[in-house]
Amino acid sequence: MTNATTSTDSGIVQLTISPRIRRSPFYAATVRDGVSHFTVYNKMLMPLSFGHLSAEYQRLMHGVAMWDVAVERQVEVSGPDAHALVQALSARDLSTMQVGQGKYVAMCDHSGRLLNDPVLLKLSDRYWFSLADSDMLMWVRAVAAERGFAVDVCEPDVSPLAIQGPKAEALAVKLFGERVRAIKYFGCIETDLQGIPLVLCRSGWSKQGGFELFLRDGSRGDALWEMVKAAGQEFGIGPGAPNHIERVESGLLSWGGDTTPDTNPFEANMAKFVDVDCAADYIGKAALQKIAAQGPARLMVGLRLDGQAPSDWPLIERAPVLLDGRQVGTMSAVVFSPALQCTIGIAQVQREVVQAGQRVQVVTPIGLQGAVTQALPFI
Ligand code: THG
Repeated sequence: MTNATTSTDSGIVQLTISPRIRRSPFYAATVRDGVSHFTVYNKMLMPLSFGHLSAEYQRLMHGVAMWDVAVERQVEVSGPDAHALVQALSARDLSTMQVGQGKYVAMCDHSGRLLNDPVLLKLSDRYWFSLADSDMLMWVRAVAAERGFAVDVCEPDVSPLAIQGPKAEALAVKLFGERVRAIKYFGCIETDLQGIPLVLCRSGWSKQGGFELFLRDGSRGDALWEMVKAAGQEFGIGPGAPNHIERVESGLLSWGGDTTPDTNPFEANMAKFVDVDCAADYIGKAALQKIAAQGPARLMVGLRLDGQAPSDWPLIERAPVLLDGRQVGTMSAVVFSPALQCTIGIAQVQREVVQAGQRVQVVTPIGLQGAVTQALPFI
């Protein structure tokens, strides 16, 4: 870790907790295990690091890490019109979605702007939008009421704990038995661990494989954390957090990090998750059809920088991307990649600049740097 000071220049400040900023059911456990940095996500404290960024990355790439991702809040939809509401809110054909399946969906407004990019889970009697960092409870309730749907919409007491990395499956087998091997990507089952009610899903915000244990009783957070930690000892488990380096290498979208309030899913490289020709008339469909026909104004690309990463921590502000001295985009994330042994970033650039191999310049906090565009993901 560099620059672990209280200077605002490094993006590290002290934060005062109050009832507006919610704590996770795993909060006490993460404090015991030495959490060093939090961010705020869905108005809740989210661990970012336990003080050893490099070790946390290595554990994710080669072992197994456990992450408090309770901030991935659920909006739950149940009742007779649950499917109709969930489909109206999702820019993806859900007509064949089965109980026990999950799907990555774009939730858009009427102009096709990306409001959130959740994982949608279909349980036996309800749906969960497992959310990124925006206030979707208000949107879902508003649409339900405006359309007169017979549904219940709430934020349930559900808090995901992720296990991620190549040894996560062995740990899941130890905890839940051989049946977990049959769970497909984004597949989920309703189960329990010694009486602690859970949904187990093959998911997580990394490309290293793993599961998320959706805790359905916040009073059992400490017990679940300790149980997973104890079972994981033989695999070298340790605490971590959604990893900034790995997510850039893997090109995973950070809503609000890589997007602005005006970004549409095509600009966020979500085209393959958007069904513009499906029968369902979801919110934003007409606008998305138009954008699909014209092509989006911007695209998200990778950058390979000539120089160093400005810091190990997320950028405080997006960095301007220049072509011939003219701004053609912004860079929203930059890291030194241990896997590629160079500095890489994620940028949103005007479509005409997107050809792979285009040389640009980036105004980084440590000076102007040359960079080359390439398609995402890097790895
Ligand atoms: N798990 C759960 N909830 C979440 C996240 C999660 N909510 C917030 C955030 N993450 C939602 N955003 C994403 C972004 C990317 C992916 C998942 C959630 C993801 N994408 C892969 C990709 O783009 O390559 C795979 C998508 C696919 O093939 O369908 O995994 O992580 N519970």
